Amino acid sequence: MPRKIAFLGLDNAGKTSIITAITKKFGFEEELKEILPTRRVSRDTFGFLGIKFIRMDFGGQLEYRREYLDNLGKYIGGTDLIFYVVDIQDPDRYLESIDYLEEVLLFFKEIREYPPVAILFHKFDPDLINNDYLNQKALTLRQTLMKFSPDYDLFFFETSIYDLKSVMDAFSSGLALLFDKMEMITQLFNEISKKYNVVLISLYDSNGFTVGEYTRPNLRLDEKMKIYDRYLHLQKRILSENLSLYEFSDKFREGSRFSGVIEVLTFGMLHFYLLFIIEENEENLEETVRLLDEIEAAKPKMETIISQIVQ
Ligand SMILES: Nc1nc2c(ncn2[C@@H]2O[C@H](COP(=O)(O)OP(=O)(O)O)[C@@H](O)[C@H]2O)c(=O)[nH]1
Ligand SMILES: [Mg+2]
Repeated sequence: MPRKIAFLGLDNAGKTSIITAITKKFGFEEELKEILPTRRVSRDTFGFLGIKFIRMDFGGQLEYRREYLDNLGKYIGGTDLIFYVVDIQDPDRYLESIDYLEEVLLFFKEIREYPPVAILFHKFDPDLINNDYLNQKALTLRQTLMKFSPDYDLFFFETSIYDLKSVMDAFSSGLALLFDKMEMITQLFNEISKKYNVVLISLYDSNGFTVGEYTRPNLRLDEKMKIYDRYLHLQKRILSENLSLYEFSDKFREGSRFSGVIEVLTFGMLHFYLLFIIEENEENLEETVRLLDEIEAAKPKMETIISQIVQ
């Protein structure tokens, strides 16, 4: 049975853009300019950890809403996960958005369904992350939305299509809610990170969705974006050249260098990509070699965990 994911929110919140960014990952900026308001619902499918997912994008125009929900009940019933998208840059419509979410959840309550709700504070663009006004607005909005928490599990994210990683992380975290044991991977990464000067350890599936991740606590947004961008391009290359291991070296904006390794893990038809990023230490290259050995040593454990998660 495929799982169902619904993207809901007011018109212009950015739902279709998010789905396009997640799906395309490269060169989607041009396409985004051509996105038309979604009429009713559009659907597509993808696979994650061996499970088939149906992703539904519900147009948010006012003329539908309640009646629309009733009519679309046949689509929306049995939804396993809701992504509710709010345009954080449009405080004038927060109330309208809260009301719509209320209607949505009322609808689900009537059909006695309680899927987890991932709320995306979207259009939180990189240049707005430290904007006091917007952060204050977001905090208040979050407090207001907590009124739905007695009935529904709510998860909050800040996303922007100008930070693809933020969108992918939010989407992956949502998916992770539907799988037991997935946090075991992150736990394993946390353990490994304690011993070394690790910048980032991630396991991605072939869509670039995160299966597990450790990031150094003080990792800056631009560093994170840089790593992820580099990774996506390399993943593409690994695929086209059919490689199983790739080592690289690069530097952050302010000049410090990092080394990276991508290793491909295969489970039947599924491919996973293990990414390690460490600070480059020219005085102590031994340390780098030791870390790479450790990664190799941790592989069997990782493979055991993955094989338990994959269906
Ligand atoms: N600044 C900014 N604009 C965005 C972002 N995501 C989408 N948009 C813009 O918001 C508008 C509405 O997007 P669309 O995906 O059609 O919204 P939908 O009605 O919810 O499907 C478009 O002009 C997008 O380019 C974002 O993260 N930041
Ligand atoms: Mg749309």
